[in-house]
Amino acid sequence: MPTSLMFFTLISCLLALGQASLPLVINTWSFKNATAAAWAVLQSGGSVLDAVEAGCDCCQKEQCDGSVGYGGSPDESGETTLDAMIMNGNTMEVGAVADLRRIKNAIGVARAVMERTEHTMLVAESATVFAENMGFIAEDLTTVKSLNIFTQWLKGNCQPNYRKNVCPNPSESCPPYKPQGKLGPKKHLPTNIHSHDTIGMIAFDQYGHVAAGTSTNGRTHKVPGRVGDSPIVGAGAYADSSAGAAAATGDGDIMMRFLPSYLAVELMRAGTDPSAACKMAISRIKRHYVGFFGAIICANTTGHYGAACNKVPGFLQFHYMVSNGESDEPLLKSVDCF
Ligand code: SD4
Repeated sequence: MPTSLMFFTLISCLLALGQASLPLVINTWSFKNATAAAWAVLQSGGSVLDAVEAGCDCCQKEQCDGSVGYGGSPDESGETTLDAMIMNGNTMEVGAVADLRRIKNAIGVARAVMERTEHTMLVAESATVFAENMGFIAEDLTTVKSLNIFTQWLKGNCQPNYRKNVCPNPSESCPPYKPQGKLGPKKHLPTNIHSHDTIGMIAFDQYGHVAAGTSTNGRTHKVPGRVGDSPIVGAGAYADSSAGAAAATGDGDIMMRFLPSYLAVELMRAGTDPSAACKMAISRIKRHYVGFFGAIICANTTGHYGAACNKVPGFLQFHYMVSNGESDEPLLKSVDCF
């Protein structure tokens, strides 16, 4: 084969595989500014941890889709609480915060947990005290918008809510509730797919070092104290520089039962390509919860990436963002749910 033809064939193969190259930033949903923020950090010589922190913080500040940062997803008492985590795929160190109150920069506090304690996760009021000691400012996370969501919910007899097997009947009345004698059939509140867009981010540098992180305000009208999948290692995200990384989004109450990010990374370690690994992680959940709302992004150490999502009414395609130098701007990618 002439050299020019061989070259052409090689380029065509690379294109067919979807332009794998490092460095790489990939994140859930169409949060373009977050991708750009993380990419800019990598381009200016920052670490993958710096990139993930900057990307997630960008969303926290922009209140991406109302699902990240302050002023979103008020719980049953009207308060916004935050979950976040960050993982270093070189050292397998993790920092996480859950049910964090009155501090805007949840991913920053998660990183402080990782770097300034020997622990992995801090929660609730004690996490707030830790954050204040580390120099983060405590402030009310309520906004006009979150107050309005809460007020409307109260006016509508606290519907929907996440309670079951309690009295008074939670599908008609507001808290407080008491346990009801008998347990009823399994129910699961359908997720509002329009107010449910956690940021999950993966960043690789040119050497294949990877970090992953998440930040969210969880689910609207959640029971106070509820923690989702996002700050849980292996559920919301997972990173291992010897295999790859993954990050999930969607109905965390269900997804965290299956550690989808861990599963996807282990599949990639065994040689499964990222798209197939993502699909298998979603399939595992689907076996038990056909109608769950969720998606996952996956990337391996060679810079190949993919995503998968569970097809439910109103959620047929999942969008995610990629920067890997292929273009000046972050690229919007999509995958058909199955
Ligand atoms: C949670 N998984 O707290 C988060 C929410 C989310 O897309 O991902 N929304 O359940």
